This record gives sequence, C-alpha cells and structure tokens, in this order.
Amino acid sequence: MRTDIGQVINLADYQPTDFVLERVDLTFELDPENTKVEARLILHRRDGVDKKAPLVLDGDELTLSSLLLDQIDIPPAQYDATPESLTIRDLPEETPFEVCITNYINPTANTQLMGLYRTSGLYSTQCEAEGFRRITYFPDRPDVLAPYTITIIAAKEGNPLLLSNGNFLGGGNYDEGRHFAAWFDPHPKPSYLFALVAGDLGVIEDSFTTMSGREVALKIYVEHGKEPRATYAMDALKRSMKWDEEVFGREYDLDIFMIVAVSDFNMGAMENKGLNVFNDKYVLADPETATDADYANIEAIIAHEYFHNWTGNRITCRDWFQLCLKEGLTVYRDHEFSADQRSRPVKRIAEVRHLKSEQFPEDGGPLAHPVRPTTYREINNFYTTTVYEKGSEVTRMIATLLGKDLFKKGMDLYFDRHDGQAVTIEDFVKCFEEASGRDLGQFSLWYHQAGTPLVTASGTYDAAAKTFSLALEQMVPATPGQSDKKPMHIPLSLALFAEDGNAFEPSSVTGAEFTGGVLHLTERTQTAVFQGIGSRPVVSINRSFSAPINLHFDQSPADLALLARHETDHFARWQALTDLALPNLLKAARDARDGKTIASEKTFVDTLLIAAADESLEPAFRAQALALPSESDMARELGGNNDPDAIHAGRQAVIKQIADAGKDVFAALYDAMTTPGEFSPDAKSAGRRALRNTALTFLSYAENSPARAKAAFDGANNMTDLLQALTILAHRFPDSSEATDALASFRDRFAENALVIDKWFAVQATIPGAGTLDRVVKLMDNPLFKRTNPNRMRALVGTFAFTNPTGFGRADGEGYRFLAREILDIDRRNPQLAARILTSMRSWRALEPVRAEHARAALAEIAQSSELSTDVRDIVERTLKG
Ligand code: B3K
Ligand code: ZN
Repeated sequence: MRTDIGQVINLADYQPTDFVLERVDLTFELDPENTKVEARLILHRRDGVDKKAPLVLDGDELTLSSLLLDQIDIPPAQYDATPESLTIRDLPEETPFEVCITNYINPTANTQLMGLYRTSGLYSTQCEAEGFRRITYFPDRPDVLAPYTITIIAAKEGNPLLLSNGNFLGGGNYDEGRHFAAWFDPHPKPSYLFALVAGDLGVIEDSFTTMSGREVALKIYVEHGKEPRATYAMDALKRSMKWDEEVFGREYDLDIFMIVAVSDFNMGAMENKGLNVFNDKYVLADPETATDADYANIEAIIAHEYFHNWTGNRITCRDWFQLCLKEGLTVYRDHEFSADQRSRPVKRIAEVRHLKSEQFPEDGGPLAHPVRPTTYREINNFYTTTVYEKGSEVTRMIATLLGKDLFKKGMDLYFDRHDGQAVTIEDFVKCFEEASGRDLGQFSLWYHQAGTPLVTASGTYDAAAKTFSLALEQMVPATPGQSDKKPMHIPLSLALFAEDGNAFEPSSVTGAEFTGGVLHLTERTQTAVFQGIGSRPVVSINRSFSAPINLHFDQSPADLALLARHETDHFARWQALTDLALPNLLKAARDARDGKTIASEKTFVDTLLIAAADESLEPAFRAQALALPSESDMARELGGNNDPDAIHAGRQAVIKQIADAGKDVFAALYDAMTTPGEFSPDAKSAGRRALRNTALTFLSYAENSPARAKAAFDGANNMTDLLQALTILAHRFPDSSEATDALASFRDRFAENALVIDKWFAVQATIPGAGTLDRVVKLMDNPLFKRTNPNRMRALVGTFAFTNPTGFGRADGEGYRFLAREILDIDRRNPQLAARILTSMRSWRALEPVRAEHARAALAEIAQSSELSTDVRDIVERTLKG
C-alpha cells in the first residue's frame, strides 16, 4: 500500500512546529515480522501557539495499536489515526505532557530499506530523510531536536548485538531467551539521525584520544570473518578524527563511535549520531579484493560521515531545502581531507572530472535545480550531485573569496553560534559576512540560481601601452522554472605567463577587483585591464577550477602547450591538456559520423606524450592527463544531436593514434612504473599503478593484441591490476578466448565475494556496443545476481545505463525499453533505487532524433503506469517535461 501521497512542499510555507519536543524514550521489542515499538514523547505547546491547536504527527504505512496521554488511555474521539498521520486534540495548554504511542511494524517486509528493516538476519535502520515515520508516529522533520533514550529487547539467539545512538547505559537478561540494552544520546538530534542495529556481527576495536584528552572507543562491525578487511577503514577513521581537530578544531563528543557495515543499503553511508551505518562496499578492503579507487572511496566516505558529526549533527538543517548546508559543506570538508592526505592537484582533477561528468549534465538538463531548491515532491530525489558537489564548490568559493584565515574565522563563528541548532543557508552565509566584512549578497545567487554559468573570455595585448585587456562575459542558462538569471559573483583565479613560462606580476589592474590572484567577475560584461605586462601574455583562467563554470576562451594549441608545460598550478596544466584534447575528440566524432578520415593535431599528441614521459610530474597526474575526456564529456560538449556510436568511434580513433605515436613511451612506462615490495594502498603507489595500467591500455591499442593484458591478468597480485587487465580484455577483445577465460576465472575465484562480483558485473555491463544488452539481460539470470540487493542492481543495471552510451543507447531503442521494464519492476520493491537509476535518462533530449524518440517513448511508458511511487513519478515527469 502506498501511503506517501507526494504533495508539493514549498520553502515559502515553512512554519515551526506548534509543539516543542523535550525528550524521547523508545522501546523496541524486536521480532522479524512483528516488532513492537513504544514511543514516549514529552512535549509542550510552543509560546504563542493557539491553545486549541492539535498535535499532528507524521506516519508512513503505520497502524496505531494504543495511545496514552500522561499514562491514561485517550478516548477515540480525541484523536484520528491514519497510516500517514496521528492527530491528537485537547492537549494541555501550558504544562508539558507525555504521549505514549504503541505500534507494530514488519522489518522483514520492508523492501524499501527505509525505516527499520531486516535483511540477511540483521536489523538495521535508515531514517534520512523521512524514514523515522515508518517506525513510529513522530514530528519527523529536522528542526525537532531532542535527547533520546533507547531500549532494545530481542532474542539473544541471533542478536548478541543491540546497538543504538549515544553512550551505552547498560543491559542484561530480560525474560525467557531475551536480553536488552539501553542507550542514551545526550545531544539533541532530529529523528533522521536515529539508528538501531541488532544482530550477530564481528568487530574490530581501537581507541582515539581527543585533543582534550578524552578516550573514545572505536568499533567497526562487519560480518563474521570479514574483520581483517575493516582495518583500513579504522585507520581512515582515526586520521579523520585527528584532521578535524587540527584543521577545523572539532572534537568528538561521545564515549564511543561505531560503524556498522551492511550489505543491503540504498546509498553509500549514513551519519547517524555515534552509530554510522555503511554500505559494506565503503568499509571492506584488502589488496586481493579492493582497487585503489575503493581505498580512496573508503577513506573519503569514512571521513565524510565522521565530519557530519559537526556539520550536520551538532548543527543541522532547519528543513530539507537546506540540505546543502550539511551535504555541500561536508563534501567540501572531505575533499580537503583527501587533498591533505593525498596529492592536492590530483584530487582536484578527480573532483572536477566528477563534477563535470555528473553535475554539469544534471544542471544542463531537465532535472536541473538550485543548490538550495525552493520546492520538492520527494525529498529523496534531491540528494543530487548539485546539492552535494556543486554545494561543495559553493563552499570552496567562499573560502577562495575570503582567504584561508577569514574562512576559518567564519567557520568558527558558525560552530560557536549555531551549535545545537537547526539552521538555514542564510545563517551560514551570515557568519562569513560578519567574519570578513564582505557583502555576500550577490554571491548567494550560487545557492538560488540553477544552471552552469558560461563565461566567455577574449584577450587583447597592447604592446605600446604594455597592457593586457581581458573582456569577460557571463551568461547563466535558463533552467526548469527559472528563465531569467541575474549576473553572478564569479571568483576566477587567474595568472598571466610570458613565453618563457615565467609569470607576470601586473603593476595594477583596473576594471575588476583583482586580489590574491583572484579576479572578481560581478557584471554581465566586464573588462579587466592588466598594466605593466612586458610582452603578449598567455592567460590561465579559472586555475584550480576556482568557479564551477563553463569557460569559452579560444587559445591556440601553442598557448595551451605552454600552459601544459609551465603552469605552476598543476590542475591548470591538466586543464590545458584537456583543452588541447577536446577539439580533437569532437572533430573526430564529427568525422566519424560523416565517414571521414580521423587525424589529430600534432601539437596535441606531442604535448600529451611529453607530459606522459615527464618524470618531474607525479605518476597519478600523468595518468589523469592520459585519461582523455570520456564519451559523456564529449556528448556534453557537443551539446545536441548526439550519436553515441560516432562519439565512440571518434574517441577510439584518437586513442589509437596516440597509442601508435607513443608506443615506445608507453612500453617504457609499463616497465618503469612497477611497485616492488609488498602492496601498499598509499596514494603514491596507487599513482604508479594508475600510470602503468594506463600505459597497458594504450599498448593494447598499439599492439592490437590481448597478449600483454592476458599476461598482466595472470601476473596481477592486487585487485587494481587484475581488474584493469580484465577490463582491457573484455572491452577491447570481447570475443577472444582470453577475455572469455579471464571472465570465467575471475568469476570462479571470487564467486563468494559479492563486492568483487559487482566488479565482474560492471566490467561486462560496460563492454561497448549494441550486443551488450543481451549480455546484461542474461547476467540478470545469473545465480550470482540478486534483484533485491541495491549494490548488485547498481553494478549491472545502473552501470549499464549510466556509463555505456553505445550499449544502453543503441540505435534501435532496445536499451531504453529494457530500462523502462526494469524501473517498473524495481519500483515495486524499492522506489528510491528505481528513481536513482532512472536519472540515467536525464540527457535524452541531447540525442539525435531517432534515439531521442525511442528514449521519450520509454519514459512515456513508465509515466503511464498507475502504480508508480512518488519517487519515480517525480523523476519521470520532470525528465519528460524539462
Ligand atoms: N546523509 C546521507 C544520505 C541520506 C540519503 C537519504 N536519501 C549520507 C551522506 O550524505 O552522508
Ligand atoms: Zn553527507
């Protein structure tokens, strides 16, 4: 039964609750199919609220069993209970009162994985955003904060562990065969941060001494036998705790911090107070089963959830429109953490690649929305790259505008002033305005205007006057619901280089504020004039990607090559290499479409190969430079009438050309970039592996033979190398016996390890070409595939739809029709997962007309179903309309 009716919620309608929640006591009597939940809520009427106003609590698929007011049964006439709400009238006007609610829920039947659910013998919860109302009737909104006491009662058999938020109070035997545990969380929190876990798990333990000398017990719970694979996560946790003390001055605040890894989970992880629940994909790692990317993700996500303890938990969101207040800020914090732990420029390159390939298409398509939206139908559909990644970029721009010290001053003020509160973006921005004295009014448009700004630049040099003029123009494209945009405050980090590679120091700059190397673009058009420039400069604009914009700036290949060699900002070097690559790739795609011969410019190929062989550059940087813009990057740049087959063919031809020209470079790198000794997941070793595997990939084109990849597959001693060799075999030589054998041996070796089998599914889902659809359909019947497991679904169906443009987007439309069928099926069990996978259709309008029509028809087929969840209905209708 669907009780979520999905009405539209508007920011403008925000009202505080009529009643203040003082305290919450919850008692759970766990049973797989009939769990008893007893909730005691102590409330009082807020000052000034109408004395007759009833108490209205949220529910979702609930049935009330009993209801007491101050320990006495409430007469039926005094309340109304429906599956989605409980309304109680005639409550005390002034004094606090206690409401005691009892209801029963079925955790086993909860396939949505929201609220309390039970899979593989484990009880666990997911309450953000609105899952708590699936557990009990409650004021389930983030601005209702209270301390919680939790008692969990369960059969000892199968449930030796009974965990919840806060500090452990005690426990013991209860009645026949059952035991109990009690927890108290003194920090007032909203219901979305509630968590309960019960079952039988293994644990690794450690401890951390905080900066004020308090000892915190650290525990990571995983399935029995997997304990050794949690040690990297534990190490990442301790490093995160230390870093947050050193960089943000934030100390942990309970006696214990726990992480539980679960295998059926809708997202990456969840920051519940003191009891983080993680998708086990982001906890478990060892050299045999995890890639370098897995290690980096684990480190980043462990840090992210831990950092939420201050940015999200101690200070939370007033309403869900403010989601970026905690998510954008916390992503910024985890990005900074990883940059400090690893290589800053390489991390920045990876972030920008991700932003451009995920967030830019969102911002440029039907699902575009502001970082702080003003309206939603289903909040779960707003956990987007715009809220997270663009939200992080907006925080980064504040740091850029203010400089390190004033940014820190603003953050300290924010922590001081708002600790224990549920606040808004305006409260956040105000702290930085007060700390710096800078007006951030225009800047705040970044929160409110959707769409990626386009900045067009052109330069003229006046040799006689020794001035360089940079004319800039900004345009923010129209997005759904926002046709007219105001000019934004865009911080552009900028430098001017002489032909010899040295930077110019302008004697003065007029026409725009230029401080600390940052040019402030605030008007629609603006010309900055740099004085005292001795010769024609080569300009580097938007260094380190200081603003999340598209930049149109015609620079000659020679100028870009100069930046690629001499820029001191290594992000900007990578950008120059990308700017050299892109026109070649786009031309190749057009030529492939028109049946012409494909040839890349010599400057581009030469510059790339010089960078590849440049030993003064980090291997990880070189690997990033050689990973050309992806097919979806190309599609985004082409902007319309896209033919995935032509894009693929064009890109393949360019790769082949680079591979042939650089055959010796790649062979030398392949031999040089070994990582002798024992495996280490550190960033430096990972960088060497990345460059070596990149060389191997190019060699597979130059040599046009699976032999070298086959040897690499047979000789690999870690998952990164093994998986890359497998990918080359499967993608480049799918019909070879080497590919078939490698896929079979990989499957047999890892059949027991679901997370590794996900990689096996994903490698096959991304084999280019129309034939992959049949393979995917067959794989769905493989005994190793489980429809009910979100990781499996994402690995096979999600990866296929999101990252295989020639397979999923095959010309006859079968890929889109397959997705439509799957979405309808997944939606019956797990609406959130279905809605997320469906966003893979967001760029359908940019396809050439035949494919676009197939895609539209598939979307229409979904839309006409009368059974849709609010989640899927919201996405499908916006995708069709926008
Ligand atoms: N806050 C959670 C995400 C919850 C998603 C709910 N649909 C994880 C995170 O961003 O840290
Ligand atoms: Zn988060």
